[in-house]
Amino acid sequence: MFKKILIANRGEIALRVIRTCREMGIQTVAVYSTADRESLHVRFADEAVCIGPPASRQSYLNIPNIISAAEITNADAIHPGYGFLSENAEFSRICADYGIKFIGATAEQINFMGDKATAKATMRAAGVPVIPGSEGLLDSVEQGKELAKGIGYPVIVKATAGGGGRGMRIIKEESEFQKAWDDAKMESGAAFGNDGLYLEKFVEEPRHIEIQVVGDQYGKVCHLSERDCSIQRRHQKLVEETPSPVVTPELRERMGQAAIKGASAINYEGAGTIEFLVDKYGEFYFMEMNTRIQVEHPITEEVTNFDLIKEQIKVAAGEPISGQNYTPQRYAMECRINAEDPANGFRPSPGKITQLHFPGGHGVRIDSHVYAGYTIPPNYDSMIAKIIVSGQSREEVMTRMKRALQECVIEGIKTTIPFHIRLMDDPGFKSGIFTTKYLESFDFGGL
Ligand code: MV4
Repeated sequence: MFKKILIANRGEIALRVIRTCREMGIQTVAVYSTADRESLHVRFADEAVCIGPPASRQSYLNIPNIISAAEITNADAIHPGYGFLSENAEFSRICADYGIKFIGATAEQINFMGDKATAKATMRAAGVPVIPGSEGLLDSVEQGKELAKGIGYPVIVKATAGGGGRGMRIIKEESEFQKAWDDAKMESGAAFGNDGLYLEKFVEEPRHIEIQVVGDQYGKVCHLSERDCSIQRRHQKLVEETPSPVVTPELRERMGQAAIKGASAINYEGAGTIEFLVDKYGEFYFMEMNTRIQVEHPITEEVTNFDLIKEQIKVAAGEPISGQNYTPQRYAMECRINAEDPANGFRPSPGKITQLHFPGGHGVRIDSHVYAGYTIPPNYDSMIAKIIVSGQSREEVMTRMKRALQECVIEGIKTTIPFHIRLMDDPGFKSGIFTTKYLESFDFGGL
């Protein structure tokens, strides 16, 4: 087992990793920017190293500084959390070159899954259902139009280097094809330095449902059931829940086996997520694979009793997994509390938290790095806490979540709490029948 792990991240996920390390008897090293001197991850870790100024590029994305911090503290592994360097192939490769275990995917796997057209082809070859479309990249507008004729409009062109909704355009009829092509090419070339595009049938009003998998170094992969992440706004998830209201035991089995096939095809080791779109007929299609721990991992922990960070560390250290798949017996839901004003287009609201009281009680878990008197810097993402609630039924979980949200006091800044309270009373949300478009017609007025 590792003796010392450096956590190349900040905020709640850095704390989350430190907590598990402490329980496992592993020493921890925090790294921090000058904007994060007063952060809890710095205080909770055994050692802390300043890695640069506030801008992420110069600190949390600064590979030489992070490797130097690992070298001088003699860390034998690095946990990257999510975001920042967690899916950076070069960083994974450099860690390997320095003999530091990267607790995440290999450079090869990151590159493979980062190229969406390649990932899709690999999944299709492995027998995972994929959305009908081009085989690989499109060569020309003419080829795209020809394919779209066969598939039927609407179609979507996507940047192979994209993800998270960037570099894609929906095309409703052939006359729009050229402009959509030009726009997507321009946008992806500028954003990713790669303007390769592929084409798919556009799935209207889907649900976003992902399967958690864990693989070990001996070729075994298990799944820990699904998370429904359909409540999103501009590709930012706001609420996640498990089990999904629309996933039957039969569908879970099929999606779980598909996820295992996909992860096995790339010899996946560690914790990963296979994202699927589920259409209104209950058909599911591979969308993307995330080779990292995700923000919403705690809801899976609450229903499975697995510590996913512990599993990541164990498989990275070469321990085998039991290989059992999971059938949900409980419900869990997560609300992301962001320092944003939901009444004003979710405008960021950094600043000082003057008063703070987090909820508690049966079935309530808070993952957060903030405290009364803490100043949220404007340099990083705006998530300040996750309220994670578990219970015996979806109804109980929603009732408990509303109670927890009402108990929560965060003063000095605006937060997404008023939005979440309204959502817990919303008939459409309560019905469990909603799609990724649900928040497009949600009334944010007067929050
Ligand atoms: C799609 C789609 C419909 N049809 N692909 C959005 C993020 C990126 N990972 C892929 N995305 C989508 N791909 C086809 N063929 C709809 C989306 C999509 C979406 C997916 C999941 C969650 C929220 C979404 C919001 C808008 C669009």
